[in-house]
Amino acid sequence: MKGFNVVITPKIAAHEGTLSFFEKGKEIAFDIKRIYYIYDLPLGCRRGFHAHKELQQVLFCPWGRVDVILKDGKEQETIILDSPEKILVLEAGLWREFLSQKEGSILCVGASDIYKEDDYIRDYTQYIQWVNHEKNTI
Ligand code: T46
Repeated sequence: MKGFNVVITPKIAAHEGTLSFFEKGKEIAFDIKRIYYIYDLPLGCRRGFHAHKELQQVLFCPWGRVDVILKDGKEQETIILDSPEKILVLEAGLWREFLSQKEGSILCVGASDIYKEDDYIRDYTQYIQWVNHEKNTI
């Protein structure tokens, strides 16, 4: 399935802790205009259930484990975010669902734009229509 990339970041490990990073032009291709994070995620909770028409994102889980289920209307893939050094770079256009697999998990997101509700498709039937008829006209 196209539209996403899992990257292991560079990291600098020391006795005092480990530092990971990613940069525009290397691991990601877009400017980050917004950062948000979801924390205190209960075990087994599900969020997401939407697609973005234009927003690009980079997601990572600095603590815990979050499974990201991606759908493009034909195929499905599950990405396991269970390590601070693993980032998921998401292009626009994929349906996504998030499942917390550890109590207290944290999900961090760097996004290419500010919050715009009209960029969301929150109904799966509408998503399938959009994928099949409108996606490539944007
Ligand atoms: C995504 C996943 C990982 C805002 O007012 N500003 C914001 O920047 C965001 C992200 C959300 N909100 C409001 C909109 C809703 O009333 O916060 C509420 C919860 O948002 P939502 O239901 O979209 O939460 P998730 O966890 O389903 O999705 C969020 C992001 O919206 C989405 O872009 O990829 O986190």
